[in-house]
Amino acid sequence: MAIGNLDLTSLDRTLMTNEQKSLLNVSNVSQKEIEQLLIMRGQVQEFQIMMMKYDCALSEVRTKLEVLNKELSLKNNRNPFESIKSRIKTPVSIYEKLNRKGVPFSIENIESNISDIAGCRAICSFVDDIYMVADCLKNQDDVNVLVEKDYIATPKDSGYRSLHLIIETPIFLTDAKEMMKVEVQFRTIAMDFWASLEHKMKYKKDIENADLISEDLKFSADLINQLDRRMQQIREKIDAGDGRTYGMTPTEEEERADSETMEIIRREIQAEQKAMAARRKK
Ligand code: 0O2
Repeated sequence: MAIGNLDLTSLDRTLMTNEQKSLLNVSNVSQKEIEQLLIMRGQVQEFQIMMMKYDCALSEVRTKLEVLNKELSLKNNRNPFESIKSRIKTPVSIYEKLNRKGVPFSIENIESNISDIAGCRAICSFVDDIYMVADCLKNQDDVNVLVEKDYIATPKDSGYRSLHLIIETPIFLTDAKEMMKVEVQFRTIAMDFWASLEHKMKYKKDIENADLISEDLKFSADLINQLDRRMQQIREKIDAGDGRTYGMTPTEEEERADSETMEIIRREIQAEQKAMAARRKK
């Protein structure tokens, strides 16, 4: 039997009551201890069903993003997403998050206090793609936006930037429809690079010069922001220039050449239409 990625077959079911007590105070709890806690409470199946539902909701949202990516890449000739990642929060991570919030570990508390058990991360090349794709998702009939946190417009003190949506979307079970919460994070490649490094630092204990590194990270976050804006401006210029000398209005000579080309194409179309009409008469 498995809980998330836990293997219950390997479980030592002889449990100490003291251990159960200490679980509520220990922050670096092991997966095995969480399994034991659920077994003691007779909530293994309930927990598995909850995780299965979040997993299904995650698949639904991932598919939504993949559909948007496919359609927009055909329309705009470039993929809005560089990559889409998804993950289900591990039981240990769920436990630790509840612990940070000062809430005891229970299925009810998980459902009411944690919104990112199912998490999807869409990595975009450009900041404007983030807002465009997020709007597409928000406008879908079966998506309710519960919370929107724009850490791009208002970065966290650490320098963290991303757009977070907590959405609710239905999953259809054999005999019921259930609305499930999924957190969708939208970031640029550069923001993601920054967040991965900062995340490592956050969870690493006993780092020397942690304050200096935090300052450095904050400075780097500002540089990344400038770089993102600049890359977007360059792309806008390339798009506007249609691949020619970008950002410049065409010279008279270029305009004349364009209209001559158009005239040649128009004449060729007319000639082809006449030839088709003649073939049909025969
Ligand atoms: P993990 O390990 O990545 O899953 P709230 O309940 O709304 O008060 P919550 O859920 O922490 O608080 O909301 P928030 O601030 O929107 O953060 C949600 C997730 O965003 C975090 O999940 C991180 O993944 C990411 N995140 C938020 N702030 C930072 C930051 O300063 N640096 C980095 N690297 N990531 C951040 P978890 O569960 O905290 O962590």
